Amino acid sequence: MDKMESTRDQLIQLLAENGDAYISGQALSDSIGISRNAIWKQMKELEKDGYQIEAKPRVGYRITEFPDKLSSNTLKWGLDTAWLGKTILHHPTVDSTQAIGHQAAREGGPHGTIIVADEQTGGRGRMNRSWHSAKGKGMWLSIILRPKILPNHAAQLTLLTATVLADVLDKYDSVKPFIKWPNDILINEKKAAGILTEMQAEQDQIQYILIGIGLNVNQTRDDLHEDIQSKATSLRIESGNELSIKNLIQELLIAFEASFDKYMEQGFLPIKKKWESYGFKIGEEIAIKTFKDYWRAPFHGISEDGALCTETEEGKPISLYSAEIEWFNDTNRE
Ligand code: BTX
Repeated sequence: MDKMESTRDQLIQLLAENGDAYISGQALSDSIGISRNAIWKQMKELEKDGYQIEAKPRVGYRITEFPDKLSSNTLKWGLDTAWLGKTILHHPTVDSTQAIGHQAAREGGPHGTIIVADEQTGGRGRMNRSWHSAKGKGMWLSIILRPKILPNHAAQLTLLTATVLADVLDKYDSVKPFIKWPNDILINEKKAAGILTEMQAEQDQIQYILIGIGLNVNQTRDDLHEDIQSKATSLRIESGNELSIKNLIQELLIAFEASFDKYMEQGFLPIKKKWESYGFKIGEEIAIKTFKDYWRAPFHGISEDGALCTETEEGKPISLYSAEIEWFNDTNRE
């Protein structure tokens, strides 16, 4: 960080911490160690960047509006959470927010740390697939969690994340989200979001879980990579509107925190019910693909621990923890 940037960041942080109250030029000058004239010049720079600043003679300054671009400061402004997003690491471009997240977690990054990027050059899906993450077009973020749950319950947090995303999207007009087991968010049968959960654990103790969320927001159909054009969508394509990624992230974090806290208090049952309310093709026949088999069977829902409840080819009930599901005339086959 060069000197200009660090002064500027300190300034934004001091103003942001002060909320709606004014802070005097003298107090800012004392805390940061630059002249009042230099503070005034910095304010003009911030205004050029889209910050709206109110200056009241003899009282001081306050920020009345943050610009829509992503940064640790803009995301924290107005973020009404107790523990989620207290540390936000924002990068304009990264290989993968998951890679940064693993590093941050290994270095002790606390429960609730967020890593967010404008662009990923090596965004990852499950099973070494890639995730297209174009600059400024979507929500590309990872959450570090250190939950006191058993490692074999970690998959429940993926299902929880899918319900949180569905809840956030459901509030937008003309967007009807469904969850494809276990964790794709579909709108009009096309993939709008994916979730990748990775974990570092010992036998009975989780060191950390890293939940990666990719949500397509402002892509037009032409913006989508040709590999996925027929099977992916974005909120803009579906709703006709460009949306604020900053607002979406804040909505997601607020909803995630509430849902996670409820899960820790009440267990998985409320999440299971919510998941099933969004579940795609529940009660219908689906095609199931496992490591070695492919067959058709009815989709009954998910079990208490998040497994797919279906039947064998012979009609015997089974629960599957790892499989891919498809439906007929399916455009989503890998
Ligand atoms: P997945 O394995 O279910 O999905 C990957 C597949 O989805 C790809 O093979 C491709 O067919 C398709 N796909 C790729 N990019 C997109 C896209 N932008 N929209 C729709 N479909 C796409 C899902 O894996 C998990 C994705 C998690 C992404 C987040 S972003 C933040 C974090 N960092 C990171 O590297 N990954 C996660």
